[in-house]
Amino acid sequence: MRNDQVVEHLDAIADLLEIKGESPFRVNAYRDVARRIAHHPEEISILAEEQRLRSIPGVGETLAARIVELIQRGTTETYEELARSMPAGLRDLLAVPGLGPKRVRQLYDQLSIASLPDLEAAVQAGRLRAVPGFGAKTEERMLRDLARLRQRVRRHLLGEAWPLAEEIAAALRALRLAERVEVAGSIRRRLETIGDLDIVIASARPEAFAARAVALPVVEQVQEHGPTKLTLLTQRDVQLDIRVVAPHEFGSALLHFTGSKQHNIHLRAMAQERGWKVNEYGLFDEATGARLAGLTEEEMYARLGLAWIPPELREDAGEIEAAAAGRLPTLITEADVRGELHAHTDWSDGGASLEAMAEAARARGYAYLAITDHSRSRAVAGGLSVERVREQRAAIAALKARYAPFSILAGSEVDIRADGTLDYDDETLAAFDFVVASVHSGFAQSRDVMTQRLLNALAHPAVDVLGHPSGRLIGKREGYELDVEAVIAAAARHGKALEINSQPDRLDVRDTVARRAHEAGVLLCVATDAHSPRHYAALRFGIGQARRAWLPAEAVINTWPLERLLTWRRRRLDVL
Ligand code: DGT
Ligand code: CA
Ligand code: CA
Ligand code: ZN
Repeated sequence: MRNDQVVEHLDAIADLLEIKGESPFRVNAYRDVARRIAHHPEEISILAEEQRLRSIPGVGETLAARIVELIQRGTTETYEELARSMPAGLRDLLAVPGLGPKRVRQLYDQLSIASLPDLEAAVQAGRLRAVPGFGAKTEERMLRDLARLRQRVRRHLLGEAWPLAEEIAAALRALRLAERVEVAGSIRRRLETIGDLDIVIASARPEAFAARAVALPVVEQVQEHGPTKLTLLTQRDVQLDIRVVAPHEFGSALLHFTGSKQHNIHLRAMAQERGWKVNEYGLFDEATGARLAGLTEEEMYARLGLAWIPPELREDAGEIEAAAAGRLPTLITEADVRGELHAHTDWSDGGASLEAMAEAARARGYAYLAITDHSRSRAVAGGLSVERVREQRAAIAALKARYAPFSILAGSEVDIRADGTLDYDDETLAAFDFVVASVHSGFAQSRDVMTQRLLNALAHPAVDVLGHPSGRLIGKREGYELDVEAVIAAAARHGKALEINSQPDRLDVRDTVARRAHEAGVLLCVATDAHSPRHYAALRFGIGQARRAWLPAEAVINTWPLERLLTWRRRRLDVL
């Protein structure tokens, strides 16, 4: 069992306890431990095996036993009992912004609302405004939120779907009945959310392959079982389409099922102009039926007069024209990244020590790491006082010799306060080696106020990067209202970078904004916002978005050598 699954289970228990009206003390015991596990540097299942669960602060004998039970059975008696005591849909209501456990309880008691559909019906009938604290305005906003939530159940985060698809592809390869097995569809294009998984297979023994594939443990249900197409339901209700073609057709099938649909339509039109036909089985002469290409993607594109197009660009957003003109960008890769510029330690809300974070960054082959713990106003996240900032700088300085030539920068993720000022005085700010400025509060501000708040931060000489600029949490929270163009213009004017935060539910700024920013001459920073060494691995999700944004390595500041990075920020700091 993975850590995030343990976290999800403990959070579920906390939610149900809270809806039930149990003591906040009990609720918080689960929440605290869930948060600690989320940021824990080690695998919880290993801690359990080695009977070290009680080394996690807040985990006593009872909770340790529950976690062991959870890892062994996949659930706990505590959870099952709670789940039996109330309608199953009640917890879904917590996903609606503005609905906490108390409110959910109130709606259930007073209006018998026990699920998202119940809530939607009640809002539409105008019944909600009868409950104290709800008005016509809340109803209006709630309808929008409910529409978005309906959308969410149908799509999955890239960060969850991609690893699952890779796991399945590896299992299919291990059958040794296919020459090629590749993940296609929106995952291969690294789209931020995924509708279903698509895997393309080349096999000379398709029947034998299919018979073994449907029997894999990941398969929960077979929905369609044809000679060339399998549609399966896997764990967590994710749908998987497997297409099986002959080896000489693999390139055309991979191209077709990678998409996007719009990209395919454009290619088909190009083929038609030449009297050709393109589909998943190959490229053919319409008149003679002669086969022109199909073995590889490169061959397919070349026949159409195009360079091979990286999957992340295949959205019919100018990539075909660029390929025809020989002007495709050389996209950034994970290997180009030389350092991490947004990371937390146990000095604030991270789960690992400074040393552990540094060791792991160095082990990834990085040349540098900026430690950017939270600033003083973020009390809930252990934000550092000015005094603690000084102590941390000394602690980092003391490590310098031990890690050289690997460098640790003493940085900060400083809050942009509601009034647009930063969370430290200028002297403290000027002493940091690197500064990420982020919004963590006051999300409800108007578009003008929020935009001005970000512009103020960008104008401050000490700020290097605007962290997760839109504030969105995919599927959970829209970003705040914001004039994106004004933010891009200000970043360009002040020579600041915008972050592409790699956390799967953030991916912020998103691909399209990053592309516009780059076109406007703005630099980007692909960061993981790691709260534990395990989180560094999220880099590939951010790199996927950077590639979708057409970014070459040089547009991303953490691909630069340290010297160049420091020169870039020093030029600005002379002002302070
Ligand atoms: P998703 O699953 O919604 O995240 O997005 P995709 O792109 O994975 O879409 P999906 O799974 O429906 O289909 C996989 C690919 O198959 C898609 O990207 C392009 C191709 N495809 C599907 N339907 C059509 C179609 O009607 N016309 C063309 N030209 N291609 C299609
Ligand atoms: Ca798909
Ligand atoms: Ca599909
Ligand atoms: Zn952060």
